[in-house]
Formats: sequence, C-alpha cells, structure tokens
Amino acid sequence: MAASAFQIEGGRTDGKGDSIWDVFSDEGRLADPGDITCDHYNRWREDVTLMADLGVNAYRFSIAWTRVLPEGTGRVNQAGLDFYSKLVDELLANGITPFATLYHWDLPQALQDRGGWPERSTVDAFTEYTAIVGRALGDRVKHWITHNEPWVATVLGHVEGVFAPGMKNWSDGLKAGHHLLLSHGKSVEVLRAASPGSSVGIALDCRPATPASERPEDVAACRYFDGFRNRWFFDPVFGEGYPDDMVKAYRNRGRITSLDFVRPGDLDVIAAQIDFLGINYYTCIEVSAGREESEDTGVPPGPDPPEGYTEMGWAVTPRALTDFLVRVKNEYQPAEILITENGASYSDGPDAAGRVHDQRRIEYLDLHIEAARVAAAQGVPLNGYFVWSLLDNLEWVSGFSQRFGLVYVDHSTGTRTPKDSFYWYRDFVASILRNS
Ligand code: IFM
Repeated sequence: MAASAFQIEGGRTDGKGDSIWDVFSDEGRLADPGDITCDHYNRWREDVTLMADLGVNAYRFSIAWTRVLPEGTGRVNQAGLDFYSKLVDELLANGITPFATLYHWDLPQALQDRGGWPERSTVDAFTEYTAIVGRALGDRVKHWITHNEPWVATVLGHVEGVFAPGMKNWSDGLKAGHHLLLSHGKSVEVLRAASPGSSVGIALDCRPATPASERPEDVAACRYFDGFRNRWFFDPVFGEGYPDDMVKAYRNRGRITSLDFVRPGDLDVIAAQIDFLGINYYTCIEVSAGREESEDTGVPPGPDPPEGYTEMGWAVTPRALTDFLVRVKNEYQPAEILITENGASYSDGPDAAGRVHDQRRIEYLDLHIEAARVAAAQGVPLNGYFVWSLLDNLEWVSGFSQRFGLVYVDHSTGTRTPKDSFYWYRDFVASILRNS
C-alpha cells in the first residue's frame, strides 16, 4: 500500500511549517483545499488498523519535510518526528514493514523562497533533512525511498507550472531536475550511514511510449518523448548520464544553452549504487509527431484500448507494464525492482446499503498484477508491489474528484468505508502470503 503525506495527512499544526503545496492550496490552485485531506494526522491508528485488516505486509508513506524542519533547515520540530516515530512503531506492531519516502513533492516554502530546487543549496538542505530523519527512524525503518517521481516535480512543477511551485521555465526545470537527482545520490550514502543495514532506492515514474505509426516523424517523436519522459531520469540514476540525443535536442529547441549546472563529479554521485528501483506505473502512450512533449492521456489515434480508461483519462494498458519492466531489466540491470505505485481512479461511491462496488478497480489491479507476474517469469527481479492507494485522497490539483482508494473516504466527515476492491485485495494478499 502506498500514500503520500500531503495527500492524506492534513494536520497543519503542532509546529508544522508550510510546504509549496500548502501555499498552492492557500492560493486556491487546487480543486479542493489541502488543509485536512483524509485527516490521517489524527486518524493514523485507524488507518494502520485498516491496513492490518487488509493483511498487507508493507506500507509506503512519505514524510512531510516541513513537519520535521518547518523552515527546511536548522530548527527541528520534535513533534513532527514523534508523529512518524509513533506511526512506524504502530506499523511494526502490526507486522507491516515501513517504506519511508523522503520527498513526495512537498518542498518547504522557506526553501522555495530562497530559490527552491533550481538552487544548488537545496541539495544540502535535503541531505540535512535526510540525515535527521534517518537518525530518528533508522533503527526501525529499513527501507528508504529518496524521491518520488522526479519527472513530475521537474516538469509539472517547474516547466509547465501546473503543479507547485508553479514555475514555467525550461532552464529552471532542468536545473531543478538535476538537483533532485543529485540530492537523491547524496542521500543514498547519508541514509546508509544513519540507518545501518537499510535498503535505499528511488521511485521513478514512467510512461512507456510507442510510435503512432511507422512514419519516421512518429518514430522520432516517440524517441524524443521517451527521452523527455523516461530516459532523462533513468539513465543518470543508472550511471549513463543524461542521454546525448536529448541534450542535443533540448539545445536545438532552445530549452537549454548548456548543462553548466552539472558540475564535475555530479553524475557519479547521482549514479550511487541503489538497492532497489521503484517503478510507478499507471498507463502508456502512443506518440505522434508534434506531440512529443505532450503528456496527453489516452492512446490517440487508434481504436480505444479494450480495457478502457480510468477516470484520470488514462488508458488501461497492462501489457505495457510487462514490456517496460523487461526493458528496464535489460537496459539498466537493477538489483531489485519494486512496483512502488499502481492503481486506478474510479469514482464509485456507496450504494443504498453502504457498499462500494468498484469492479473496474478490481479488474485494473488484477490485470496489472498478472502483467507484473509475467515480467517476473521473464527474469525481472521483481520483489514487491504497492497499490496506490489505501484511501481516496487528495489528487493534487484535481482535489477529491479522483478516487484511487481501496477505501472510500467521505471527505465531509472523514468516514472510511472499505470498497469491494479492499475485500478482493485482502483475499488476494492472504492467498499470496499463504503460498509464499
Ligand atoms: O496521486 C499520485 C501520486 O502522488 C504520485 N503518482 C501518481 C498518483 C496518481 O496520479
């Protein structure tokens, strides 16, 4: 099961500082405000009990940087560390292994005010934060994820400006992306020192792409899209540096004049040996000429995919998950892969009897778990799968309109109601654990 702090916690209290997402919310840039979300900050015991009932043996959550360091660096807010410490203890008492993500996009606003991720000093701030959290929880947390989906933070946050901090500038975007990756690499060693014997990885999002036709223009557009969306992050993490074709293409398009923000030694730091690669997978895309930087959903222009679309407008494409996992194994040879997110948004709500019949989510999960199994049978070193998500949470700028949970949340009361998918997944997990 996977979740992130801003999407579920609420709890702007007990000394927590504001993150860029709190500010984005205060500015009215989200469809619903992020102040309370699922009130997990107060209901965390209930949520751990739900996971224990579900029978999952691992929970991936993220730590809100501003709960621990309200100003991003310097003064530590002990109440923030205590919150996560209690959560970790409760998980362990219930036989659930904690997987802690350090950064799921919620940069302290105080650091944004000093330039944010485009500034190299943010890398040092992140390693300071990592060391503090590692020392506080590292005796019990043995699985760490440095960053979640750096492509999203880079492109949606700094190039397209649709996510916090709302910057719209290619040059800052690529600097931000580099500093995110650099802070990942630096933190790997920091975490190993602070949390002896732990496993450290990063969660990369992906959009496998195929050309819309065999026309050379579509094939070239697809290659570009793959570089922009996937290889720009996968390649440096696995020691290959930034892809040459993309460096040239970004120059040709005037996205950058140089990569002078990449200092000698940076690429070695980014290529720090990781224990596992997290892959977040939802859908794939067909790319045609002129749409090579378009994150547009759906699979234009061919026929609709037989499994349909989720309510994010994302085509249900399990086969591409298998293919992508095999590709990653072949191209990058990670020691271990975990699917750190996979799930679907469907808005089914309670019927008159209070039951939530979310058959489409069951089908989505079933198809993707099977696709992952097929990849494992082809030698992919797959060692875990996290559903996104336990609760219907705040889907960033889309607010509560997109429901990804196995548990329905009534956002006016906070009441949690397990959906049919919850019971289906409970049975599935029980059968897996019985046979393992
Ligand atoms: O909700 C997000 C999550 O925060 C990051 N990965 C994708 C999910 C669905 O959009």
